[in-house]
Parts: sequence; C-alpha cells; structure tokens
Amino acid sequence: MSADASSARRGAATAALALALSACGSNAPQAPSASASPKLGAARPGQLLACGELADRAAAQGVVYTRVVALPPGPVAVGNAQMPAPAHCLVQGHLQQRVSAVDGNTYAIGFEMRLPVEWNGRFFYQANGGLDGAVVPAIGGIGGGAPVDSALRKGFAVISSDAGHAGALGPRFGLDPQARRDYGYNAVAQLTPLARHLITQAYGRGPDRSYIGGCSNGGRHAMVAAARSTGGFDGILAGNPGFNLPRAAVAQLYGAQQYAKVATATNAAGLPELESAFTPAELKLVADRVLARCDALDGLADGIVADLQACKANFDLQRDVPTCGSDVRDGQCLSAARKTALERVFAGAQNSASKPLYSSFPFDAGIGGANWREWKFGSSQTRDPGAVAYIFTSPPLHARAGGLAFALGFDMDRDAPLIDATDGLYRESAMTFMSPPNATQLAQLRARGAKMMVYHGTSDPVFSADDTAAWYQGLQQRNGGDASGFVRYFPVPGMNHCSGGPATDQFDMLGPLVDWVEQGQAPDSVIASARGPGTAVVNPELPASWSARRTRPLCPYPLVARYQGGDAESAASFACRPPAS
Ligand SMILES: [Ca+2]
Repeated sequence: MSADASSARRGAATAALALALSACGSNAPQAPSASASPKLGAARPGQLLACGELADRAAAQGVVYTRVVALPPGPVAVGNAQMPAPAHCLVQGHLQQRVSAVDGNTYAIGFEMRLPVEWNGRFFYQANGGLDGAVVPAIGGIGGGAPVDSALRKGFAVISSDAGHAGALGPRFGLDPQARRDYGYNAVAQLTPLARHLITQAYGRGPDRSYIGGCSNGGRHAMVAAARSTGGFDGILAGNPGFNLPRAAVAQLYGAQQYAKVATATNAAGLPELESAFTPAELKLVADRVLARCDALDGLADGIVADLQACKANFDLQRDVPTCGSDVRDGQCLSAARKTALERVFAGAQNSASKPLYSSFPFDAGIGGANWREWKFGSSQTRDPGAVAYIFTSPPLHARAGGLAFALGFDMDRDAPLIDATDGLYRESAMTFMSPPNATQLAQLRARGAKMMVYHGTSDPVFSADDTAAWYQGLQQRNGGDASGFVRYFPVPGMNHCSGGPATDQFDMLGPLVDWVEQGQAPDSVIASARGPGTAVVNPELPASWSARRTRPLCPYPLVARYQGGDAESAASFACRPPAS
C-alpha cells in the first residue's frame, strides 16, 4: 500500500468517524470518561529492508523457518474468499517442536507472518477461531461479516498461528497438557516476542504499536491476552468472545438434552434427531413474535431490536407465542413442552440444584436462521462433545461414547464441575487455561494506555451476548461505574456467531481502535452495513424489505441506536441514546 493510499484510507476512516459523531447529535462531544487512560503516540510508517535473508537474520533457538518468500501484490485465498494483499514477505515456520510423553504425538506452535513492504509501523496478532489447529492466512481481521479490508492491507505486519497443535488431531490434542495450555494462552505468549523479533529484523526497528484481534475463540484469545496482560498489546479487538468457553460448551450439551426431549425423529443410531425438535417455521415464529413486541421499542419497526434491554421486559415466550398440542407442527404455535425446552435454553444451563452453569441468552430476531440451527442442533452433538471430552474436562472423559451419546449422557451435577477440576496430569483446569483469570480486572491495561473494543452479535447461538453484557457491567463497576474511557462494548443487533443473521454485520472496528489508541478519538459509534443483493458477499438471510446497503450505527453499551427521523435505511437517521427504562 502506498503512503498516499494509506493516508486516503485514514481520511476515509476519519470521515466515517465524523459521520458517526454527527449521528450521535447532541451527545457529542462527551465529557472525558472517569476511566480515561493515557493516549499513546501514533505509529510511524516504515519500509521492509529484508525478506529472503530473514531466516538467517531472525534465527532463534527452537524456531524453524520453513518458507520465507517475497510475494507481489495480489489476492490471498482465505477459505473461499480471495482477499487483496499488498506486496509482502511471507514467513512460515514453527517453534518448540516436541514429542508428547502423554500421547506420543508430535506438537509444535506453527505460525506464519506476513510483513508488508509498505509498513504502517504496527503489529497485529491475528487470533483464530474454533479449536485452532490451522495457520489461517495472516491477513488480519477487522471485524464483522465478509470484511472488505484487512489489517495486512492497512499496512500491519500480521502473525497467525495454529495455537500449538495440528488440526488433523481434532480435539484429541487435549490429552496433552502442554497442548491445552498452548491453545488456552501460551501460544500468544510465545509468538508475540517472536513476531516483534521478526519485525525488528525485517524493518530495522520494532513495532510502535501492537494490536490483537479475532472473533469467537479468537475473541477469547484477545480477552485472555488483555486480562493476563500478555504481550503488552496497545489495542485489543474481541468479537463474539467465548471468554467462558468451557462453560458455553457445557451449555451446548445442556441444550442438546432439552432438544432431545421434544425431538420427533430418531437417527440411525436410534437416538433423538435434534433437528426435529424445532422446525425452521417454529423458530421463525418466535423471531416474529420477538419483533412484534420489541422492534418498535427503539423508535422504528425496521426488523432490528436495538433496545435489547427493553425487549427483555416486553417479550414473554409463554404469553407471546401461541400454545398448541404437541402433534401440531404448522409453524403457528409451539407445544407446551417445546416452550419449556426453549425457555430452559434461553434462561441458561443449570444443574439439578438450579445453579447456573453458563449464562442466559437474549431473545432476538436472529434465532430463526441457519447459523442458529447449526450451532444449537449440529455443534451440540459434534464439536462440543469432542471439546468437552478431550480438552475441557480433568480428567478427560474421552473413553465414553462420543457425539450425541456423550451430550445426552453428560451429567450436569457430576460431570460439569470437571471443567473447574485439576488432577496430577492436568494441573490447570479448563477454566484456568481457557478463560481470563479475572475478566474484569484490567487495571494494567488501563494504566498503560491500551484500549479495547468488543463486539457481539446479540443472536449468537453459542456465546451469549448476555454474558458479555454482564462482563461489561462488572467492568463498569470495577472502574467507578464507567469503563468507557478504555473499554467499549458494541452489541450487533440480530447478528449470529461473528456474522450473518438479519443484521448490519459489515464493519471495521480496527480503524476506530487505532484512532482511539493513537489519536485519543474514542469511538462514540461504529457504522455497520448490510450485505444485500449486489454487494460483494451477499448475506442470504437479509430481510427482503431492507435496502441492500442499509447502514446503522453500532452503539457502545448500554446506549442503543434510536431512530431520530429521516431515511430509515441510513445510519444518519439514528443516534446512540440510553435504553428505554
Ligand atoms: Ca427497531
């Protein structure tokens, strides 16, 4: 990227911010927050000095470079997408290769780093999703669905890793205690100094500013790094963060048990077919009734429930959804048993003593879609049983039958506590290695001037936006009632797990984060766009009544986007305001 292009992009970001500020009308400029933290200096651009000889220049004990190559500008394949990239140096390798004494497998922390020729002076740690296990191309996510830009294109030097295990192992890496720790927090701790070392050798100096970002498990990595103060990151971007991931996985198993009670079909193994518990029409009915009660509470019936807090007081599943007999499946009603099952899942997993095991979930407009179904009825009998059996329990429960049988046989009284347990071999519990040690204790972060932006789709089926809101409330309390001086949380109404759903799910949080860290411009809102017909990557679940390019301001919690009048498809017609009480 040329300096001119970079400057133009920054100009565009500033213009977007100005629009965002004007959208907030009389709210801006706000008084400095009680939790304001020092502003850090801006990064200075640099030039790549070396690529081919980097393997020699950056030689370090225990580090093996397997490929170092200069790449011209051009697309980089990321999954099914082609992301444009500037000329850069690609460095691939691994460190700390070892053979496990526990399972005999060979482990290493695999990584790649992409170092742009025209460097913006910044480092970005790309935290990946799922169980890790794959070195996803180091492009650097900026947040939201089908992002139109990347950290690499913005000029960051980006690192990505497999977090210490090969994907071919699936969840079985969890049998090795060190692989658990690497996945939980240690890969970030090991790779961040290596990335700084590579940057120093490549550009002649270290990064001026460092950032970490990701969604889902990547959001978890970012929050863990924030709370552990790993790596001294200046800016942290956490999307749909699974910061209580083992608890969320247990809640998934609890969900499977509830769906099984109302399933009407059986699979080849004679077990309940979870998909049959709720038809798409039945879940669409619930979403429609949520909209009927809650959509207009933000000032406009537009298919978006911006005031989720007010919705909690206005929507009642028992009252607002018609009840019918269990044999009626016309999509116009739910049986009493189905209501009970859904109510239990949304109230949150619990054990037989009614002790909460995870979090409640908010009723929202996005529960009728494919992503919601896939997580609730699919992952709860595939991914979650595997992760709980191999990675999150001490001792692991992998000797049991897996999959759906594991989910249905999981005892919420006897088995759920194993995510907090240790033994002679597994000396850190899953909650210890996977979660922030104290998620609301971010005093170090604040003191050194770091800033954090969190976003979460309120229709996320696996990590609850309620859990993130509760975390933010706790953070507020710990900071004299206002944490907005260094941490802001942006709920994304209707969005499912990191993207999709009836939502304006395309946005750039990284640009505003840099402006906050380096310019002291706190993000009073972030503009998000819909991905309707005609856009580059169409969101198939966008309601037909929406403009294909609808925009909305995402507002920092607890503020909500309230309609002020004007074009209903434009962010400029909304302002961030306190929720209705
Ligand atoms: Ca609305």
